[in-house]
Amino acid sequence: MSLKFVCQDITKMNVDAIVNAANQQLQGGSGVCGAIFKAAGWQKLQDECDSLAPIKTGEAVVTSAGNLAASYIIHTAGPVYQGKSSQEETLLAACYHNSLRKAVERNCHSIAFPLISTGIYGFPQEAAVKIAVETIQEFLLQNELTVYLVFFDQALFTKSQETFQLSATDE
Ligand code: AR6
Repeated sequence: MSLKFVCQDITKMNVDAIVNAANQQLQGGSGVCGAIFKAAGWQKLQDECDSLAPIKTGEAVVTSAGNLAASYIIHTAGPVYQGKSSQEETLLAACYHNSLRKAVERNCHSIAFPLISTGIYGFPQEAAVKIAVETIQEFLLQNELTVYLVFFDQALFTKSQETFQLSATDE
């Protein structure tokens, strides 16, 4: 299994699939979603998304990746954090799990995730990282895939590296 932490702009990742922290309407927005739409080619991606929308929170759908190096963009709608944590934790885990399943269905060997729901949707960041790591590690027990968890905040990246201490073979 292979889970790696990196700190960079996700649109620059050279992987088979990039995950977008989307909304249920699959409308290009701001944050990481805006960066992905801009880099991929906004209108063509929006047209493809419109044909798949709406999705439920926790679901994942696949589009092409336009001008990105990736082959696919996997769009998943994270929960809006409102403090009802167990339900929201389950939905956030579903985002990771369903995106990973879509990647395997498309024969992807590598996938990069942003920290879903931790920006505009307000999920507490350290709790969200823990859910991401646990869900990805569980999936990797049964599946061969290189998974990158992409941080955008250097302090959170450093703290998470210390907290999770991925073993040498995972780095
Ligand atoms: N590369 C990697 N991570 C990034 C980048 C980037 N270029 N830009 C931001 N982040 P957010 P959400 C991090 O708000 O909370 C959109 O409008 C950012 O620091 O993008 O799931 C959608 O359309 C944060 O840690 O997503 C939805 O409407 C993380 O990405 C809504 O926002 C996620 O922040 C989704 O909100």
